[in-house]
Amino acid sequence: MTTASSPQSFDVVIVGAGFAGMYMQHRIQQRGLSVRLYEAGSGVGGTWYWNRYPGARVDVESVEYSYTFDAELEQEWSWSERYAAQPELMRYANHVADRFNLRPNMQFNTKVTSAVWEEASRRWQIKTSQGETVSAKYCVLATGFLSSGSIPDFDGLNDYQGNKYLTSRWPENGVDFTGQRVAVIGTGSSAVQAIPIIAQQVSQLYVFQRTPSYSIPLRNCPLDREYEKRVKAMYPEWRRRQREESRAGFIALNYEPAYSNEQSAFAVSAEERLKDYETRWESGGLCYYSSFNDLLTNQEANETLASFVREKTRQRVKDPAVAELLTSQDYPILTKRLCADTNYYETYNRDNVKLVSIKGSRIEKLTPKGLVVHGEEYEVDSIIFATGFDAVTGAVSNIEVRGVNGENLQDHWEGAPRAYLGLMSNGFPNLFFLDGPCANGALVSPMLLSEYQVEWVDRCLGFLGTAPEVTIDAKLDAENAWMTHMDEVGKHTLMHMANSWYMGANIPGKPRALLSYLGGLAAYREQCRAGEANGYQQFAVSR
Ligand code: N01
Repeated sequence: MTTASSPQSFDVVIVGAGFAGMYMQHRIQQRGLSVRLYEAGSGVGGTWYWNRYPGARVDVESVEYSYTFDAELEQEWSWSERYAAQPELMRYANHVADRFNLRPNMQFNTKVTSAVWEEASRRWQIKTSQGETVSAKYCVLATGFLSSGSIPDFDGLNDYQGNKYLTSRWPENGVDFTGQRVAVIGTGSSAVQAIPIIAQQVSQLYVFQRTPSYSIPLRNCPLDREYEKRVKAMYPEWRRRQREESRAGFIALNYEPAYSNEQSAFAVSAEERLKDYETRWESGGLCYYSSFNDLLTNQEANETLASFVREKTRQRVKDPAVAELLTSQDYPILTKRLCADTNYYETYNRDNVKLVSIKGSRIEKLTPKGLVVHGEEYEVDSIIFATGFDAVTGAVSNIEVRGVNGENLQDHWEGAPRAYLGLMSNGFPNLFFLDGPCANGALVSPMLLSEYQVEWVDRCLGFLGTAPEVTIDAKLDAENAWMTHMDEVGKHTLMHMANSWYMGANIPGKPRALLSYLGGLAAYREQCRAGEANGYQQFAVSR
């Protein structure tokens, strides 16, 4: 299938060269359509391109956190560690870009600034930071759900004269903190990974904690070659189980007995429950997401796990007062993203590390020399902002997107993002989201989710065919029904009990709303399948 394209006119424009955007581009190229992918960074890799802070690594097993669409790729690539670190993930992304000849249709160092639907031509007019305007029949926003890094608007932010670093915009050549006094603000996943490494370099580390995370040991190690062989021998079956049988998209082959525990925490004796928790503790990684099936819906069940993890944490920290601060979580476990660490809590046993709790308080201001908390000034040479992201909607809202009748996407999303199946918003024809709002990016392996969405979009383009003026738009009814379903599923969970990025609650002023679908991967796939199996009846198709 081909359509005529001038250099400034494409069948498809994709925004973002993360794993979702790259695979989308591959499928479009295979389809024989013209495509241009724009990427703000100077290379591929998306979240792994930007998040180069010390200690950044994946917390889903590498053999699962990898593309599933190409059997040869699966067999030829060999991971060095159970959980790959950022540099290796970048090598993988670059390998994929070369292997599938993606670079000729990519343009780096270019942000898309606006995408405006032009009714007369039935095409998107897309402007970039390089001053270009291009036109595209379809636009795919593969901008990622954790890509818009956020530094809070602290008083005196610009007064501080030392070095400032944001974990999600880390300098390409790294930073040497040897001998420095350093402050880390934040104790989410990024901080939990960075703190143990940075603590080894600095003369003094201050960690400013507002809300303690729950963190469990990652148990990273070199990848066992026998394990790799087993995985590679059964990849097709394993991938099927990841997609169809797992709750969150991961299985962990080494895990015995069944990884996904489909019982209530109270369907078993206290001893059996403890055994499940202990086995998972020893296994490492994010396996509690697959433990008892009511941990996210029943507060009492949740507390059995939360108290188990708190007790384990206390055992890792020598000073009981520090342990108390680190375990004073006042929200259910798993309702903020679980962290998986290597020596995070043990780092607080070092003489050069001090935990400063700002719970119920705040960082009063930044000064030229440091920052002030509880009236005390902490003088530091560098401040690291591990303060998270304007998640899910942030990257899209940085682009001016206007649909039918010039409607601004942000107005359509007033209060909360809306997208049928997390794929399309009503009034924005031929515009697709990957790993975006209202899909289940929050609690599902992002690799599997985005692959599934890419293949859905690709099949949809096949269905639409080559007519130049064909359009597809999610019907408002379908979008409303999806939002109702998403809320129904969400309200039976404990998610609303935490101020997490899942709820948009980490960004001051952002409307509090569930941003992701919590129905699990299999349920999401089923809903999407139904959406296309009936001939796209939930969509308005115009030819
Ligand atoms: O961000 P976060 P992150 N004053 O939002 C604190 C993924 N990820 O970059 O909790 C003081 O979790 C904030 O405090 P509080 C993963 O999905 C994965 O660490 O809002 N502190 C919190 O402690 C993760 O969930 C990996 O009270 C302020 C921290 O900053 C997501 O990315 C690795 C503050 C932000 O934590 C985000 O993680 C890294 C303020 N004004 C990230 N504002 C893997 O392992 C914010 N904070 C694969």
